Amino acid sequence: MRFLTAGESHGQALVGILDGVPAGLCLKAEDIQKELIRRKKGYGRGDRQNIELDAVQILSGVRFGKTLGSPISLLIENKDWKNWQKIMSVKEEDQSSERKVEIPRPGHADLTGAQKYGFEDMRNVLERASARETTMRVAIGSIARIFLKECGVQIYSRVTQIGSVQDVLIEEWSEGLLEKVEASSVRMVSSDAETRAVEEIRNAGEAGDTLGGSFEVAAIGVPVGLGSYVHWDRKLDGKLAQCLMSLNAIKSVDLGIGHEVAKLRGSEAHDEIVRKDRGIGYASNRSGGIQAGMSSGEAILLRAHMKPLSTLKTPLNSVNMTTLESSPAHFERSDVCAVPSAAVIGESLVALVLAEEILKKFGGDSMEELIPRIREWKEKDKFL
Ligand code: EPS
Repeated sequence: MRFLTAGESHGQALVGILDGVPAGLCLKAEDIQKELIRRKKGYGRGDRQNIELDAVQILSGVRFGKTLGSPISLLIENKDWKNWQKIMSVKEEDQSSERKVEIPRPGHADLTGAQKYGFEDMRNVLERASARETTMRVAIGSIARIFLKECGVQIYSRVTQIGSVQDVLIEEWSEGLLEKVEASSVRMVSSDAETRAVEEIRNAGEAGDTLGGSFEVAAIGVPVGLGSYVHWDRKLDGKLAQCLMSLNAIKSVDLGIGHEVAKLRGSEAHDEIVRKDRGIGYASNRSGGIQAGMSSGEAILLRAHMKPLSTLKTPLNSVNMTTLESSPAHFERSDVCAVPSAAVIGESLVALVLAEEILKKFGGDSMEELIPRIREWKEKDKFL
C-alpha cells in the first residue's frame, strides 16, 4: 500500500491517491467523512475549521460500494480557496505580492524552506508545510482503518497531555473509555483534566500564545509477527515512529513505556512470558506490543509529543528577509492548540503502516483471499 497527497492549504483542493488496497473492501465516502469530522474537532482550533467542510469525493478505485484493487483517488475542495484565488493562482499573469510573507516564524518551515528552494515569498513554503495537508492523510488513512477493521484490528487515540495538564493513566482501552474520549472537547478521559486543559488553552490564546501536548495511539488485535528483526528498514517500531514523526509539529515518539525505560533495571523493564489460555503470552505490556521490530500480539501503544504551534499572535523575534532588519515574526490566522486533531491524525498514520504490513505478511489481491489467511494465522497453536 502506498499513497501520495498534493495540495496547498489555500489552493483549490487537496488530492490523494492510495494504491494497493485489495479488491472487495466495502468503502463508502460517508465512512471516510466520519473520520474527517473527528479530525476537525477539538478546543483550541481556529476559524478555518468553521469555513472548511472537508467533504470528500471518491473519484476512482471503487465501484458499487466496493474497491476494485485499482488506485483509489480522493478529492477534498478547500472552501477558503474562493478568498485566495488570485493569491494562489497557478497562472503567471496573476503574480502579485499580495499576502507575501517576508518575516519567518521561529519554529516553522518558513526560513529553512525558503533557503532550500530559493523563494523570496515564504508563502510558497507555508502553503504546503501547513497541517491542512493532514486532511487528505486522514482521508487516505481512514481507508486503511476500514481495511484493518475487516482484519480484526481496531485503532484508538486519546490526548494524554496539553501544556501542563496531564490526563489520568489508564490500564487498558475499552469501549467505555472511548466514549468518554470522543465526548471530550480535548480527547481526554478525565473531565477534570479536560476542564483544566480548556482553561490553559484559553489563557494561552488570550496571551497570543500557543500550546502543545502529547497523545497516545493504540492498535488492538494486531496479529503476531508484523515487521521483522532481519533488516533495519523492516522493523515495525521504526516504521511507526517515522510515520508519527512525519506529522507536523511532532518532536518525539514513545513506544510502550518509552523513554522511561532508560531509568529502569532489566528486571523492571521487560514483559515476563507466561502461559495463557491456549498458548504463550506476556504478563505485562511495557514494550508497547512490539518486540525486536515485530508485533507481539499485545496492544501496540504509541505516544507522540507535539510542540506548541509556531504561529504566535504575540510573535517571537525574527528578521525580515528582504530588508534584513529585526522584526516580530509574521502572523496569520491559526490555531492555539491542535493536539486533539493530531491524535485523530495519528490514528490514520498508524493505520496506514499496519495495513501495509498486514498486506506484506498475508498478501492477496482480494479481501476474500486475505481474510481467511489472517484468521488461520491468528488461530495458530501457541498464539494468544
Ligand atoms: C495551519 C493554519 C491554520 C489551520 C490549518 C493549519 O490554517 P489557516 O491559516 O487557513 O487558518 O487551520 O489547519 C487546517 C486548515 C486544517 O484543516 O487542519 C498551519 O499553519 O499549519
